[in-house]
Amino acid sequence: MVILGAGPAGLLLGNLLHRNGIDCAVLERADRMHVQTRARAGFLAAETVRTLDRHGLAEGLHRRGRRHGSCEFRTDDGRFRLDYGSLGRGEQHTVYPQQDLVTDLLTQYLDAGGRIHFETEALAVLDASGPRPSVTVRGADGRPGRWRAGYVAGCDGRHGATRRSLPPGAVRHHRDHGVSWLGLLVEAPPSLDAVGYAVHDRGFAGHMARTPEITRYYLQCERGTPADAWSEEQIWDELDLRMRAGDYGPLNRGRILQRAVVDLESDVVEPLRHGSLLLAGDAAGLISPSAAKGANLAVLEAELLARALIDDLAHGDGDALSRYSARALARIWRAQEFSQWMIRLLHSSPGSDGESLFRDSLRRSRIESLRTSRTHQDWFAENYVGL
Ligand code: RFL
Repeated sequence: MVILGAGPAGLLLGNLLHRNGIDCAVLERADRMHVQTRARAGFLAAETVRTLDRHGLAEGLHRRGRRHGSCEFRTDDGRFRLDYGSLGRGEQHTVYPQQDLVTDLLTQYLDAGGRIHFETEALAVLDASGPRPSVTVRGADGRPGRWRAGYVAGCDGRHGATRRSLPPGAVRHHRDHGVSWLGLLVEAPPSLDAVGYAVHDRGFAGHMARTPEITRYYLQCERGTPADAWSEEQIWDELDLRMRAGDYGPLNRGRILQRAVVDLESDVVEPLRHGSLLLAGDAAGLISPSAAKGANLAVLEAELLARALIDDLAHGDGDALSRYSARALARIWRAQEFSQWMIRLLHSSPGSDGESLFRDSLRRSRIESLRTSRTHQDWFAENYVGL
């Protein structure tokens, strides 16, 4: 078994297969330091924590992660809080930086004797429709190589070799939401004890805690804006304005450690099984960061895939892998639907034409319903923390 990619999906899959006696090797393009320090997600759903708990892989996040169950919406009409941790199913997030989760999974995998090859880039998956697929690679020494296996798990994200090697029968459903965010990682304590969602005529602004010292902010920007278009001063002024710091208190300013522009897009590959090639994580489907679902889906799919592979390889259940595809896709589409709903909730329509005004009125009505309807709040909480 060859696993492409050492993100949350590939590393959880590697851990689960290895401890069930299934011979596997992880091939990872980047070096170990890069993998362990890549800051991305931070909000882990209750189901994600339960999954990691089931396999004894949650010790780090219980020790260093922090429970979180509140978000605050700020609009022209005022602000309100939703304590989603006591709504819906009463579930909370655990805030734990993705790079720490990846480090935990990697350490446990290596300590248990798992095999991983860093700086080994998969170039293509060949003969995926047959029983003996192979992966062509460029190794750490720059030399070409080839890995053969019974199955290949494509966990190498959106730009990996898996996506390039899909057979013609694969369908990729794609949606460009037409919105871009400047994502910022800031060396400053969180400015409020809640996730902050600010809807403003100038665009969306978001606030999410990562650690007591590090905070993530998002600023909606024009499509095509270079990440370095704004000075730090301009960024803070814009965040102050959209988060309405004048009314609700100042933001804790600090050094901007990282900035990147993200175009909000979604896609889903169907099915997730193509003969001996199996997809999980971002390789299976990309989800916009609007509802913080990507890393959670990666963990969920990796566990489903591990179970299916164990049923297939250890128990001879020939249908298990096809069932994996159907089960994982049902969860993926649920998350996509909620993520799309969040996008519509958070972004005002820029134009003054009839269509924009209509959409903006719908958005205001949706926020008002969220502010006042307990039923709507329960639905939100269930989908926001759940998978
Ligand atoms: P990853 O984590 O991208 O890992 C894929 C790995 O594959 C390697 N790779 C290759 N290896 C070998 N050969 C090749 N040809 C290869 N090509 C790539 C890469 O080096 C990498 O190590 O995918 P995985 O495991 O599917 O996990 C997905 C998550 O990382 C992703 O969905 C989340 O980070 C998305 N996301 C968020 N998700 C959440 O659940 N909550 C959040 O708050 C959240 N915030 C975010 C995010 C993503 C962001 N980015 C990437 C735009 C915030 C940001 C800024």
